[in-house]
Amino acid sequence: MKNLLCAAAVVGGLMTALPAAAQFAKAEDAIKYRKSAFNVMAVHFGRIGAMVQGKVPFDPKVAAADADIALITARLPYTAFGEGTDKGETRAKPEVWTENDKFKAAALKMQEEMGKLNAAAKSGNLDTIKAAFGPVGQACKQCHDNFRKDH
Ligand code: ASC
Repeated sequence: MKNLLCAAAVVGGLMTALPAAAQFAKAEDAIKYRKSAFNVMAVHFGRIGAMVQGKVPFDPKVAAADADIALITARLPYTAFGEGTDKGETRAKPEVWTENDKFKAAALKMQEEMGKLNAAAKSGNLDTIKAAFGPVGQACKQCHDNFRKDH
């Protein structure tokens, strides 16, 4: 059992050391993966948004659950922007790769703001959630403006 766990840890270590693109068999798999992650994130962020905007009644438990999913999914897409994933069914601009440091910083900013929204959601207080919601949307928009086509 111990050996098995060690082997799993080694394989896990290798996985993170591999180039991101190598974690996907095909570029289109990576593209599908990152789009799916953004889509699930947008669904759960959007559900919090509906509460923030008073379109649906505020339910603190639901908001906290949505914020957890939004935070986890916020961490997912960025391993799927590897080399060779710039063509096909994607709206990613070339700048994702040519200005990759800026792209990574924009991703990190979104993740940080999503982390703050998650903490706010745990407070169970709608005003606290409202205050943390806007900066996440701003971070989304910032990245779309600079790194996504057709926006
Ligand atoms: C959302 C969503 C986005 C962002 C963006 C913010 O709820 O789906 O893509 O917010 O519209 O400007």
